[in-house]
Amino acid sequence: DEASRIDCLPDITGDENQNKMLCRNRGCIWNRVENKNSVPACFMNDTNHGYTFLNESSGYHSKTIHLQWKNKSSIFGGDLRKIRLSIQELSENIVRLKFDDPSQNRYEVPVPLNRNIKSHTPASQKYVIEYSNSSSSTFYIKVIRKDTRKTIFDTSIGGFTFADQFLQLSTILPSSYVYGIGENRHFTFQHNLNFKRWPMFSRDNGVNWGDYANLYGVHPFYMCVEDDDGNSNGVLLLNSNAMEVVFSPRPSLTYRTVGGILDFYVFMGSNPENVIREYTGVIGRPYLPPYWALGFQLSRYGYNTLDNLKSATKRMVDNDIPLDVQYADIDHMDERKDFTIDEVNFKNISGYVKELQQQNMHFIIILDPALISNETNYYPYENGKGRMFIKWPSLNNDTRSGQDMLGYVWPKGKVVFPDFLKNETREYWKDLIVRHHTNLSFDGLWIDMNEPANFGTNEERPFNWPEKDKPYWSLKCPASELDDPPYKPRGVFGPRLSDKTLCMVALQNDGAYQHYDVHSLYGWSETEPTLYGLRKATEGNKRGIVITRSTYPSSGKYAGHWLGDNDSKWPDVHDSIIGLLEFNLFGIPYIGADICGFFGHPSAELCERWMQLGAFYTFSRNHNTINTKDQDPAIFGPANADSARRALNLRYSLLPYLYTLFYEVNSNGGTVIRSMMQSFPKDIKSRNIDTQFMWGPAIMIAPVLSAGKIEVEVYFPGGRWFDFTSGELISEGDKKTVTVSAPRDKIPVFVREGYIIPTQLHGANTEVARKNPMDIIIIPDENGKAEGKLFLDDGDTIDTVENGKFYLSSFKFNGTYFSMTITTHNETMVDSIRVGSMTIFGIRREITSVTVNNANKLFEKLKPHNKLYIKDLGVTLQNNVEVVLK
Ligand code: MIG
Repeated sequence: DEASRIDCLPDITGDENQNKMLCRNRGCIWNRVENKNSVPACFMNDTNHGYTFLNESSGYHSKTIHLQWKNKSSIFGGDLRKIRLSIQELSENIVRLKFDDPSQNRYEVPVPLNRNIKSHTPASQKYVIEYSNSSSSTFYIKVIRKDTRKTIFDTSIGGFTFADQFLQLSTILPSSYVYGIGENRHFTFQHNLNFKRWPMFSRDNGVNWGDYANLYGVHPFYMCVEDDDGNSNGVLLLNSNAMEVVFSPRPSLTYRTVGGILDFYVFMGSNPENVIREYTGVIGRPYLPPYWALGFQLSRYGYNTLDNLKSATKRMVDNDIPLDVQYADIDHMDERKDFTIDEVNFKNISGYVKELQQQNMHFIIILDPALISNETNYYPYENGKGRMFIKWPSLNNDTRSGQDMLGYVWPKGKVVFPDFLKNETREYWKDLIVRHHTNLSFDGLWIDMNEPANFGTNEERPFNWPEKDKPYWSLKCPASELDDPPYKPRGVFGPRLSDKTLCMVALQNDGAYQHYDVHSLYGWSETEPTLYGLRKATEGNKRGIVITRSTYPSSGKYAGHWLGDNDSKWPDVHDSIIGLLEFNLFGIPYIGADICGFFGHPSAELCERWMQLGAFYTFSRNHNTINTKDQDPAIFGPANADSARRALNLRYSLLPYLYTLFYEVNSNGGTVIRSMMQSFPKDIKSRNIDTQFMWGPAIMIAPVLSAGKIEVEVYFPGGRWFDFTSGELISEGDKKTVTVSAPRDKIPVFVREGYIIPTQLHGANTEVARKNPMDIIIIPDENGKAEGKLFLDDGDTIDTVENGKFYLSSFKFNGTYFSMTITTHNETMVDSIRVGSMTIFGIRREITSVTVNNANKLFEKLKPHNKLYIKDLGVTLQNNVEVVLK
C-alpha cells in the first residue's frame, strides 16, 4: 500500500543502485513507483524494526513496560538494547506515553509543565490503552477513544527506532483533518498529507527563504479532528532536539528526532476547543496582555533618526488613525549594542518617549540577546563575563576551552550569548533591563534573534558584512557528532546543525546541558526573565508586554509572537492567517505578522488590504526592514489613510469583546483567533477553510487576499449571519457560500447569531477608547436568544485576575427581555463607563415600547435592515441593567 509507506532513506537522494543496497542493509523494502517521486522507494519493514514486550508493572494511574530490541535491522546503528515505556493517565482526557532508557538518564526538556496526575476513576477515563504483550511480534501501543472506539494514537506502523541520535516513531492518524506543527510557513491550514516533511529546529530564517524550512520557534504539537461529530485530539511530543515530522496519506505521521526521549502527551476533547483547553492546562494558559497592547502599533527597522520616527508617529496622529504603540528597532542603539542609545541620531529619544506616554501612547524597544564583548567598559559584558554566558566545553589543544563562546551578530565585534538556562542569569538580565529603563522608559520589550542567531557560523572566510572594511572571523565549530549527527533533519539549511547559530557542543547551565539539546529552548528561556526584568523596571506593578521571535510550548504564558520576516507580497497576506490560527493552537494567541510585509515595498493596494486584515491580528503591528520605503498607512495618501482608519476604528470598537476573549483563554484556555473548523467542528466543509477566520465564537473576518478584487466568496455555516457594520442579513438557514462585496475601503466582517457583543466608541488610542460609551450589540438567533460577556480591569497592572481585581458581567437576551448581570465588581473604574446604546440586529416584529430599568426609552427601527436602536440607555456599567421590549 503506497499510502502507508514510511521512508527508510530519509537521508539519501542519490544513485539508485547505492540506495537499493543501503535500503536492504537497513532491513527495508525497495520498490520504486514510477512517476511518483513523493512516494518513498525504500520503506520500513515493520517486522524488522522495533522492540518486543519484556515485562510490565503497574502503579497509581500508571504502568511501566520494558521493551527489548528485536536486533534484526537498524537504520543508523546504535539502537538501544532495552527501552522503557511509562504510561501515565494524567486525567480522564490526558495520557502521557514516555519512552526512555531504563539504564541511564537521557536529556529531558526542562520546561516546567503542569503534569500532576488528577485523581479520576477508570470509568470516567475517555480512553483505553492497548498494546502488544507478545515477546515475538513488534511492540505497538494504541490510545483508543472509549465511546467511539476510534483509535487516535497508534504506533503499529513503521517499526520503531530508538538510538542515541536517531529516534523514529510513526503513528496512524484517525483522519486526515490534521493541523498544527511548527514553526514553518504552511501553505494550507489543514495539512497536505502527501508525504510532506516539516522540520523543527529554531532558526533565523525569512519565511520565504526556501519551502519547507524550519523557522524561529518549535511546536511539535498537532491537532486532529477524528470524526464527523468533531471529536478531536491533540498530541504533543515534548522533545527539543532537531527533528522533523513527515505525513503520509495513510494517514500517518512519522517523527524523527536526533536526541532526548520520546515523551508524548495525548489530549482528548469532544471538540477542537476543548483540546486546546486541555493542552494549555499542561503547558500554561496564555498571557493576558495589557489593554493598550491590543491597540495598533507602528514600527520599522531603519527610521535611522529620531526625526524620521517622529514623523511616522505624527502622520498617524495627523490622519486620525488610531495608534497605541510606537517602536524603536536596533538602529536606535549605539552601533546596535543592547542597552545603549545612539546619542547622535536618536538624541532625546528618552524625552520623546515620555511625551508619547503623556499622550497615552506606549513605547516598545527591541532587545537582542547577544552582547558585545570586545569593548571597554561595556557594563552588560563586564558584569557577566565568565559567568552568565554560554560556554565552550573543554576541547583538546584549543584555547577556547571553558571560555565564553563568541559569535557575531549585529554589534561591530564579537558577542557573547547570555545563558538563560542558568538561574543567576535571570537576575543579571533583570538588572540590565532595570538600569536601562532609568534612561529610556519603555513599556514593553521585543526580543529578536533568540533562535539564537549567529552570522556566518563555520564560514571559513572573513565575515565582512555589514562593515566591509572591518572583517570579523565567524564562529568555527569543531568536528563533533553533535554538529554532524548521523541524520540531520531535512530543511535545516547549511551543512551542519550549527549553521547560523552556536556550536552544538556549547555548554549551558554550568555544563548541565549541551546546546545540541536545548538550542530550540533559547528563545523560551529568555522570555520569562525578560518579562520579569520589564516588570521590575516599570515600578514592579505594570503588566507589560514581551514579543518574542523564538517560541516553544509554554512561551504563551509570558509573551506574544510575530511571524517573522515575511515579504510584501499577496501570498504572505494569506499565509499569515494560517500562522495566526496555528499559534492560537500553540497557546500563543497574541500573534500577528508584519503588516504590509517586512522585505520589499508593498503597492498601495496591497498595504491597504493588509492593513485591513492586520486590524484583526491580535498583535496588530505594521513593520518593515531597513532601506525600504516607509509603509505606514498614511504615507500612501488619503485613500489608504481613510481605509486604515475605518478598519482600525472597527477594531477599536471591538476591543471590549477582544479583551474579554483574552480573559477567557487566560482563565480557561482555548483560542482567541480560531478557524472555521474549530468554530463548526461538525461542519465538514469548514475544515479546510483558511481564507476566513473567527474572533472568538461571534465574529467572522473574510479579508480580500489578492490584487484587483472587490468581492469575496465567503462560506457561511448554518444560521443567521449579519454584516457587522450595516446589520444586513447575509445568510440564514442552511450553510451557503455567498459572494459579498468588498470595495477597496472595506473589510468584510460578519456577526453570528446567538451572541451579544460589547462594543465601545473607538478613539485615538485605547486609553481614550476604553472610557467611551458602549454600544451593546445583540444578534438574536432564530428563537430570539443571545448571550455574551464583558470583562474589564484597569488594563495595566499585574495579576488582576489572580487577585480578583476586575469587573465581569454577563448578558442575556430572549427576544423580549435583556439583562446585564454583574458577577464580579472589584474595579470601580468601570462605574463611569456609560452603556450608551443598544443595537439589536434582525428584529422582524413590531416593537411598541422599550423600557430600561422600568423607564420608557426612545428607540428607532433602522431601515432597511431591521435594526432596533435604543439611542440612550442612560445607565453605566455600575449596576445591573434590564431592558424590556414590547
Ligand atoms: O536580521 O532588528 O525579525 O523584525 O526588524 C534582522 C532588525 C534582525 C529581524 C527581525 C525584524 C527586525 C530586524 N531583525
